[in-house]
Amino acid sequence: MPANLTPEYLQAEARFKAASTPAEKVAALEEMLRSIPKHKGTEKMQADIKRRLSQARKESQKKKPAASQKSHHQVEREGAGQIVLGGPPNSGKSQLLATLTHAHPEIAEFPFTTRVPQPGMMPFEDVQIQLVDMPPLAPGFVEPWELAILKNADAVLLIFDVNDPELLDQTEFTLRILKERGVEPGSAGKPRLLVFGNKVDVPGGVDNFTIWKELFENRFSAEPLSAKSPADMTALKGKLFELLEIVRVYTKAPGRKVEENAVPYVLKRGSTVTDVATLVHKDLALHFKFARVWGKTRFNGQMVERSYLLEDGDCVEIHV
Ligand SMILES: Nc1nc2c(ncn2[C@@H]2O[C@H](COP(=O)(O)OP(=O)(O)OP(=O)(O)O)[C@@H](O)[C@H]2O)c(=O)[nH]1
Ligand SMILES: [Mg+2]
Repeated sequence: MPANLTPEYLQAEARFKAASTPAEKVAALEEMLRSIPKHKGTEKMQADIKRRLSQARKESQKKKPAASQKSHHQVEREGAGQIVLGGPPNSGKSQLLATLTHAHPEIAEFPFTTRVPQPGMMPFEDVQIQLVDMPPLAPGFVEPWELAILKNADAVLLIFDVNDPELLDQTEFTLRILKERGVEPGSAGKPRLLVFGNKVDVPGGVDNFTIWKELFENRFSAEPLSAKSPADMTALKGKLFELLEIVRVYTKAPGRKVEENAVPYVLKRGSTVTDVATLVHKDLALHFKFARVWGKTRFNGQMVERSYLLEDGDCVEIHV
């Protein structure tokens, strides 16, 4: 941060951070823009303030949504699971969505690019996982609907830019607002949370990641990432599948083979043969006598009980 910021500027910035309405944000940002010293060293900050100001002005002109419009930003679940991308501005969330799915979000060098949630489908082997890109989490800019989307997800991927000078504040802020909604790293239940330090390909990035990881190691376990590394992207897909804690199960008719390109049933880890029978048909679940299972690692057509716990890749033949 430049050393010559005036007390007027710092006061205005404090007012901005404390602002709770768009009108208060506009007033504080206008004051920040007026009082920031105008020279080369603050050009980026000035551009950032202008961008925030234009967004805050738009927000202050918007009418409050009627109750019936409140769900406007909900994202309908599709595929084997929904993973929402969260994190501070400019950390690479949209880049990840673009790399892992066929979606075309806007990606830019400056912060506050993404304004609305954007879903995309990530193919992983024979299932599709839904990823949802989100507007950034930043003080003064977090809308209740954003937190609702994060809270409802099956899993949340937190993406930080390890080279951002604000990284420590960003990390504290993100953890705090998520915790207020009961979303915490390491806590049981949904949504599960995974934390990545992105842009480790930038010179100095690996060192920055290591320091950050150590600083927060008592609170979460972060992993390094580069959205520009194809190897990291391949590994990430597998981690995202694991994060969902699901199993893929194939069914087949007695005496037949599994159809080629069969679409698996997707169930929560811990589901039983009875659960997959229910998905095929609820009457089948009530009346089937036994099942045979062919597994990836064990079982080769053995009879199993109704309470048999399914494993990823199991092929099940249900006998009535
Ligand atoms: N070097 C490098 N640049 C990256 C990486 N990931 C993203 N970027 C760049 O970082 C900038 C910001 O990326 P975005 O994906 O737009 O960031 P975002 O998190 O969606 O930003 P907001 O929408 O403002 O929240 C872009 O210029 C990207 O090309 C990475 O792993 N390495
Ligand atoms: Mg974005």
